[in-house]
Amino acid sequence: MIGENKVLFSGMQATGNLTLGNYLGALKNWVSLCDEYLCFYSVVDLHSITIRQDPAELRRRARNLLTLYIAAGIDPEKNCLYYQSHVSAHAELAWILNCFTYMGELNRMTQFKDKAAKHADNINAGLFTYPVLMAADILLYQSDVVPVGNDQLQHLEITRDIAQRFNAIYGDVFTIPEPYIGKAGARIRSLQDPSKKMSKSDENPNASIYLMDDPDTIMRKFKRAVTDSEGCVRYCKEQPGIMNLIDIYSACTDKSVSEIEKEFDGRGYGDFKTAVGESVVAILKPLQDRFDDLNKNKDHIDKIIKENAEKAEYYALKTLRKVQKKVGFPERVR
Ligand code: ATP
Ligand code: LTN
Repeated sequence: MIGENKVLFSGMQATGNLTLGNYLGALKNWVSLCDEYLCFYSVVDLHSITIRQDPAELRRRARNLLTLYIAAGIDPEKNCLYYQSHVSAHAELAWILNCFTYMGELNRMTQFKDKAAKHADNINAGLFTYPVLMAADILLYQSDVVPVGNDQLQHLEITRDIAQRFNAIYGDVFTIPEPYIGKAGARIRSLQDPSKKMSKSDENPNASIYLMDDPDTIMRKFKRAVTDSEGCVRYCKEQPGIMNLIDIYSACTDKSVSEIEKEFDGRGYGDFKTAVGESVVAILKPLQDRFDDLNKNKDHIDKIIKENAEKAEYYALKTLRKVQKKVGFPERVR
């Protein structure tokens, strides 16, 4: 809690161009939570360098991501949108929490195993302690809730364990965060292989709709999307490709699955794919226009970045100073 407000924390990495999956599964919901919580949404660039990055690309993508947060409708006056690297308390708290986290716990993290297998030439210590930095992100702001996908639940669990361990020794220092389980947002799947999720690091550009894709590209990608052989628009396990397209259409139009099945009863895949493409263009075009408008005023974004980093730092330092005192660091004289 901060004052009267419940606190929500979440973050995204700028490690690729955001996809429709990131928007429908995360960003869109983040916007709707702003009325209910004081929200901290970070561009978690410290996490990004656990995988090797091109510096200029990382900087460009991080800026685009922060601008997208605003373009999506998160008000930077009422919430806090900032780069993790601008608030050094994240790294400082992470160090302290490292000393309260066991190797055995980190060894059980499935994301580490997946990423280590994927990047066998660069299994660095940062990749291993990634969840501790994430715990620091969340605990610094005394967060009550954290909206995360299933893939991050294990990290939230370890965050709770670390916080409880610390509190058991030093008293109530950290709020114990809960996962925020919103209305089940569908997991959007790859357009080329519906057994995989749509992901910004997919090497095949036809597998994902990027938030900045122009309408022609979007329509083309949906036309090429892998479908099934039944030939009818029906939501069933035997048709994973069509299920995915129905999920996307439903998320973009707010129509229910049965409404959609009725709408396309007796019509082929072609008509349906066109409708799905158009519904996605209708959602993304206004987002892209706002993004372009925001980018016309560099000074305005710079001001938001500065003010929001200061706001984040103010709250982060309150927690960090308390923690430093608890573990026995000398009193600060400056
Ligand atoms: P990467 O390919 O770099 O692992 P990603 O596209 O899988 O990235 P993350 O950075 O892991 O995305 O996740 C950012 C947010 O978007 C998370 O909240 C995650 O749950 C959500 N998200 C990612 N992919 C999807 C998807 N396909 N469907 C729904 N939500 C998603
Ligand atoms: N690991 C998350 C990003 C992330 C995060 C966080 C999410 C970093 N710190 C704190 C929620 C709370 C991811 O890759 N999606």
